[in-house]
Parts: sequence; structure tokens; C-alpha cells
Amino acid sequence: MTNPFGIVSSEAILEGAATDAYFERTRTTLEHAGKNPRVVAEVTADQFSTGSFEVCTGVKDVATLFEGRDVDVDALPDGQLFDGGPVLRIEGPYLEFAELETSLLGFLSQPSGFATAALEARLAAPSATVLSFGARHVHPAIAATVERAALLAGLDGFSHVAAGDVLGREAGGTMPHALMFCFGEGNQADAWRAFDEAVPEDVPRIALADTFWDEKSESLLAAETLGEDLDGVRIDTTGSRRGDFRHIIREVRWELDARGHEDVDIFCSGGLGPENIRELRDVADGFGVGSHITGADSVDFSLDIVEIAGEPISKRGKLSGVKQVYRTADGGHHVALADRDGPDDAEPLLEPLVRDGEVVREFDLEAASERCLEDAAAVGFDG
Ligand code: PCP
Repeated sequence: MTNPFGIVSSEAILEGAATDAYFERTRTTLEHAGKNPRVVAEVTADQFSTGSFEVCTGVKDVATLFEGRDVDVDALPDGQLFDGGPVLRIEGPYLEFAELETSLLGFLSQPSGFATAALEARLAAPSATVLSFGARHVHPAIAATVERAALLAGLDGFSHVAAGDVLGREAGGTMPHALMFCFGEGNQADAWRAFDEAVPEDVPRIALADTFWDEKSESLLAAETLGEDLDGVRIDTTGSRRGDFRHIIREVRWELDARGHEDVDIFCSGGLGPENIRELRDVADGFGVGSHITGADSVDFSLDIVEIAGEPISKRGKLSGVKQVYRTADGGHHVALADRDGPDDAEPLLEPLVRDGEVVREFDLEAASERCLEDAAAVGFDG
């Protein structure tokens, strides 16, 4: 079996076969009519600013997609926030990229949605450890996309092993409930002890402490069992049993402290979003966040031709003309025609990505993450 999971291949994406059929019809028609106008097209979510920022990412994949094509592409830097106006601009003969639109939008839309949601989680608890746990909610083919978006937004780590191979980072994680079940109720201490004996020293000793008994009992048992070796407990109380989760966490903290286990951290997971994280951030040390990130809406990008043969053009409701977007000194996002002066002291954000088919930008995830967090502070992003 050459493609057992029916995954669209990288080759299909690069050659433009990962497209909507109407683009193939468009090529057939334009070639038949002998037309291939020089156009400028822009990728935009909202035409004007809305007061709500989102994170732009996926730019590196877009650069790869356009490599070797007879086009110039400008784009926001990876990790930059935006609020209206284009995030990317393509200039060239239309048939150089007609079929690429589908993949191009997909490369930007879903990762930007993941990164925006991850940034919300990150900023909900700036000084806590926040980890990405959601790879299980997406098709495994895009696990690295999720984990990359999480790191871009400043999360401290992620769980997916193969994504780690793709990203050149190591996945983290300790134990699922399955491990606790394999030892059975009443034998939690054996499970944690075996884990401590078996796994490499650099793996943190975080005991899952909600499986059979209440969180306080299991946390204290874990602390007694592993003593100084225990780094933390993870509390993943099921929603139906949660009651007042903040109270549960405070109670566990209190009881651990009362027995001299002040150094044992408390990690929380299970359906947490920014609101829950804000409620818990002063009582918990870390959070695992999954569905908030993986369930994020894709950013609703579309690609529109804005100039054809040098003349501005647009469909009704869209804005014609080649545009530039600016980060203003007060942290605003300004959209303007590219051939006019931008606002004073404003930084133009669309920068060269591809020139004559050559990728002219380097990508570094750490630098992009720094940019994302700095820009979030500059624009006052609070989710
Ligand atoms: C955690 C939690 C969610 C996972 C992580 C993703 O799983 O219960 O199912 O977080 P999310 O709810 O924010 O999407 P574990 O406790 O490891 O689950 P299991 O019961 O499989 O051990």
C-alpha cells in the first residue's frame, strides 16, 4: 500500500494538484482563450481593521509552495499579529499560481487559527508552564502544524513525538490514565515507583493524581511514595467530577504544603481554555491545553486579485489596489494603498518572501516566537 491513510502528498501540493477543481477549469479556459494576465493578488481575512488581532503563521510553507514559480511574494513575518488588510501579496502571471490558491490558503488559515488560540492560552498565564496536549484531536498528518503553532505562540512544550522529529524538538509528557489502570486501583504507588525507576532521569516526575481516589489522597500518596524525586502532580479531574476545580487545586496545594511538599508543582489539564487558566493561574504551576488550540476556528483568509494589468480591480465588497499594512507607534494596525505614504513612525509589515521564484527569507521558529510575543504586547493582545 503506497498511501494507506489517504494523505494528500507533498508532491501533489507542490505541483498544484491539491486544488479545487474550478481552478483547473480556469486554467483550461484561460489557455484556450490565450489569456494569462499579470496580476497582483492579496490574501486577506478582514478588509478593514476590526479591533481584534490574530497571529499570522504558515508563511514558511507558502514560501516553499512558491519556490521556483515565476512570481514575487511579499508577506508578514511569521508570527506577526494582524487586524485587517493583506497578510500576503503575490505578483506575477495568474497561471503561475492559479491552482496554488487552495493549498496556500490552507497553509495560512488553520495554523494561524491554532497559533491565535495558543497565544490566548499563553497570555492567560504568562508565568506558568503551558504545554500543548491537543495533537490527539487532529489528523496525525498535521500534528507538527499544531505543535509548531503552539511553540510559535510561546508555549513551553508539546506532547507529540513525531511532531518533535519534524520540528527538531523533543516532545514532553509523563503518564496517561492507561498506565494507572495497568497497575490497578490501590496500586498507584507501584505505578509511580515503576515510572520513576524506568524512565530516563531527565523526564520530570509528574504523577497523574486523579485516577481512582480523590486528588488530595492521590497527590499525598505520590509525594509520600517518591519523596524528593517527585516534581509535580497532574490533576485532570473529569468535568463531571470537577465541582469547584480551583478549590480542588487549592486544597491539594494546602495539603501538600502542610506535609512539607512545597516543592511539588501542580499541573492541570482537561478541557482548559484561557478563562479557566486565568482562574487557576495563581494556584497552579502549569497547564496542558489541547482542544482550545486544536478546536480553534481557521482564520477565514481568502485570496483576491486586486490589480490586473496594472489597473486596480476588486469584486464588490472587497478593496481594490495593492496595499501595505503598518504597525503604528501606538500598537495599531493600519491598512493603506502601497503607493501612498504610510502613517508617521509606522513600520510596513509586508516584506519580500519570494523574488523571481527564489525564497529570500530565512525562517527561525525561536525568532518568530519572540516576534509573536513582542507584537502581542505591542498591540495589547489579550485574546
Ligand atoms: C489530557 C486531557 C485531555 C487531553 C490531555 C488534551 O489527557 O484529559 O483529554 O487536553 P484537552 O482536554 O484540553 O483537549 P490525559 O489525562 O493524558 O488523558 P487520558 O485519560 O487519555 O490519560
